[in-house]
Amino acid sequence: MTITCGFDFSTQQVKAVIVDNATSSVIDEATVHFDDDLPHYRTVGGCIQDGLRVTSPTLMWVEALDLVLNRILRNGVDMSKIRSISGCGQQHGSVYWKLGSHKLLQNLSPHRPLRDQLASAFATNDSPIWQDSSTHKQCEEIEAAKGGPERLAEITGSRAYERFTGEQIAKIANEQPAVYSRCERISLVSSFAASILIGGYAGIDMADGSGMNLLDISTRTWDEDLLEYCGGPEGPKALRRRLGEPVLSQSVLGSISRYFVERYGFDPECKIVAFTGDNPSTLASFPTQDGDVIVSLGTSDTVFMTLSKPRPSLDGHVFCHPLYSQKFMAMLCYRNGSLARERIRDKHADGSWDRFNSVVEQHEAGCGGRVGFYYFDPEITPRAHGVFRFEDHRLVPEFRLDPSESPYDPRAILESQFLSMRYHAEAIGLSPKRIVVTGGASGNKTIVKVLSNVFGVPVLQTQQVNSAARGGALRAAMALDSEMCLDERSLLLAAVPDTNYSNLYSAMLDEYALLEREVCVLGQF
Ligand code: ADP
Ligand code: XUL
Repeated sequence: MTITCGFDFSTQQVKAVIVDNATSSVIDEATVHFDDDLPHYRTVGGCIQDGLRVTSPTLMWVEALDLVLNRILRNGVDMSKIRSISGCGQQHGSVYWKLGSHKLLQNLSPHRPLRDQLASAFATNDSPIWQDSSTHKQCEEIEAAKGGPERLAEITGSRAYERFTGEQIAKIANEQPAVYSRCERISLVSSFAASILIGGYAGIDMADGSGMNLLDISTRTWDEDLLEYCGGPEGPKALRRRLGEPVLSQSVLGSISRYFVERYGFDPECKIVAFTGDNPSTLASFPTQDGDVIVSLGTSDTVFMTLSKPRPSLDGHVFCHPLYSQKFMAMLCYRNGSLARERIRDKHADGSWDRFNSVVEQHEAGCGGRVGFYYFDPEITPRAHGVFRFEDHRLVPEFRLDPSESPYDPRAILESQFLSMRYHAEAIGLSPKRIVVTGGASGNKTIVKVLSNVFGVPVLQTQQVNSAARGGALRAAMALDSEMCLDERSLLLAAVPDTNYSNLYSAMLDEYALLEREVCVLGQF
């Protein structure tokens, strides 16, 4: 039996899965939840928020890697049987390695934990992550530097977004020149994790590299004008050196570092395959067909599918594909995903998903003309901040309720989240024939039913959880064995649409779009 290992360095946790290559199924797994397992970093939801600035302690991710491996070992996994490893990270987050850290990585002692040895390896201890929206100024400047938002989208697959790594680097290069000048190398969360495993700097893979506003997605090289803008006073050459050259997502980077061989019993021949972003990795975990759209309901909600030709627009993103060097993936991203649903659950259902579901089920589809927008944090799609409720097109502070009625917010948040996905997906040319749903909220039958009705298509699911980490393990296997492919039978029907409800949601789309435009004005930030 050959096995591979996949990691997911996500927003709230690090997950590791062990996959049996013959069946592509997960045979062991472990998780380290940042807030609960590593409370000394004082994160909430895996990060630290200070106004629009959102970061995670880089060292927390380092410590989590040792801890998750210890848990896998304790489960009795024979690490020497693992042939290859890959994985993914939350997209856009960046790590700033300090001068001299390459040497540190090459000489890690197996006798001391990573946390102790890498404590002084970073030029800044705080990694900006995808929830950051503090770089509006840089967004305006970078679009101007590349000849406007359309041109930037044509080249890099996306117009400027606050969370994209180029904007984050530009901010540090200009506003914290001391941090930037003592930085030897910049990694994404994905390539940072791979760097520790190989004991040296790992290249940024092209799929995750597409989330930086720096990569030309057609030539798959860094764009010189964008390096010039993002590199600040030190210029483009210095930034190119810090980024290294981008690598194909399916590249074998090398063998695992001695640290892991001696501390955990890995085979010294175990190969490390380039890590990628969590969304590309999820895409790689499913045997999708033409017309399949994946909806991931995790900390963020995302919607994506494979494309043969890039069609960049001002809405959404186009990334290089994580498996096929000639293909692309299109994606939408929502910041107010699970955490916003949790807030509504806590307010109206005492923190219970069962109670939340029964409140949702008590109302008819469409909430009788009520539409709510719940952007507790500054939203990405669309760019707006605040909570806005409309009754028969009129803005109201709260939905009016008869004394016998249960609250509308639980159903209203699901409907507006999914109407937004449908509306923006259509705007970038994604019209699904089927949806494959994944992520923490995908086990919730009520949520999945509303999703199916809003899109008017069947929703499929796999029994395998942790699809981003599993995608890492599968990519690790496929990089060594190009014959390996995914089995369509692993997808099971989870919901079919009710035509009456789907027709009603189709009829609501225009109205939804009008209200969303109004909310973008009301909720400017
Ligand atoms: P990550 O983005 O960190 O990988 P996950 O995909 O594991 O996160 O999703 C975590 C989220 O899943 C939690 O924030 C939680 O709100 C949500 N979740 C878990 N179980 C349910 C459920 N039964 N119904 C709705 N949401 C759920
Ligand atoms: C994608 C995005 C998020 C993160 C965290 O563009 O910002 O989905 O990858 O999951």
